[in-house]
Amino acid sequence: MKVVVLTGAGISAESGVPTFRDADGLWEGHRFEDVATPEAFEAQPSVVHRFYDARRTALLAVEPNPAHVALARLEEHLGDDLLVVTQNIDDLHERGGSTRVLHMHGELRSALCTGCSGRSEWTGDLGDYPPCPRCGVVGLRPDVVWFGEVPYGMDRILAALGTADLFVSIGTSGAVYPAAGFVQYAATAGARTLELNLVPSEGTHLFDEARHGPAATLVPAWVGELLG
Ligand code: BJW
Repeated sequence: MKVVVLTGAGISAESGVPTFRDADGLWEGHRFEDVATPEAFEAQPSVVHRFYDARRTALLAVEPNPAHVALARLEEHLGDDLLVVTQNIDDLHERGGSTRVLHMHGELRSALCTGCSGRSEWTGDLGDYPPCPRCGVVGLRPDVVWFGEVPYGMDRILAALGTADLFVSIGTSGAVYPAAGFVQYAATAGARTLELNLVPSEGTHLFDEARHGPAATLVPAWVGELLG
C-alpha cells in the first residue's frame, strides 16, 4: 500500500509549537503579510528575522509527541511506500524517527542565501546578519516558503499523490494552497482519503472519511489500525 501523509501545524500543537490560525496561534500578534511574504522581508528584515529566530530557539524546548512517533513507526513498516509531506518548518518528524519527510514550506534549521541560492544547515540566529558559509555574501534569509513563492518538492509530491492508495491529512486547516488541493488531486488519481484533525478543516467535505480529535491520540490509533 502506498501512503502519502500531509501534516500541518496541528500535529506539533501537543508538543507545544503554536499553530497559525487557532486562537493564541502564531499570527495572533502579527498580520501574516508582515512576516510571511517576501515583501515583508524586503521592507522589514529585522522584524521577520526576529520572528523566525525566536521560533528556531523555541524548537530547543520542544519534543516530538506520539503522533510524530507513530508516523515513524508506520515508516518502519512501509519504507519507501510512505511519504510524509509536511508544511511544518519544525524538525519534530525527524526527531520522532521519520526519515522520508519532505518539508514543502522549508525548514527553520536551514538558511537560504539570497546571493548564491545555496541552502545551509542553520541552528543560530539570522538577525545578526551572518555571511553565507558558501559564498560569503551577507544575505541569508529563513529557508521557508512565503506566500507567492513556490513550495519545495512539488514534482515529487504530485508524483507520490498520483500513485497513492491512501492520502491522509493531519492537523492542517486546509487554508493554504497548493497543500489544500492535495486531497482532490489524490482522490482524482484513485486514492482513498482520510482527515485527522482537531476540528473539521475547511476542506473536510472533500475527504472519504474524517476523524476529529487531538493528533497525539488519533494518529497512533490510526497507525495501529493500519498495521493490524
Ligand atoms: C490540531 C491540533 C491537535 C490544532 N491535533 N489538530 C486564492 C485562491 C487559492 C490560492 C491562492 C489565492 N491567493 C493566493 C493563493 C496562493 C497562496 C494561498 O494559498 N493563499 C491563501 C491565503 C488562499 N499560496 C501560496 O502563495 C503558496 N505558493 C503557491 O501557491 O505557489 C504557486 C505554485 C504552487 C505549486 C506549483 C507551482 C506554483 C505558498 C504558500 C506558503 C505558505 N507559507 C506558510 C509560512 C511558512 C513559514 C512559516 O512557518 O512561518 O506556511 S503560511 C502558514 O500556513 C505556514 C503553514 O505551513 C500553512 C498552513 O497552515 P496549517 O499548518 O494548516 O496551520 P493552521 O494554523 O492554519 O491550522 C492548524 C490546524 O490544526 C487547525 O485546523 C486546527 O484545528 C488543527 N489542530 N491543534 C490535531 N492537537
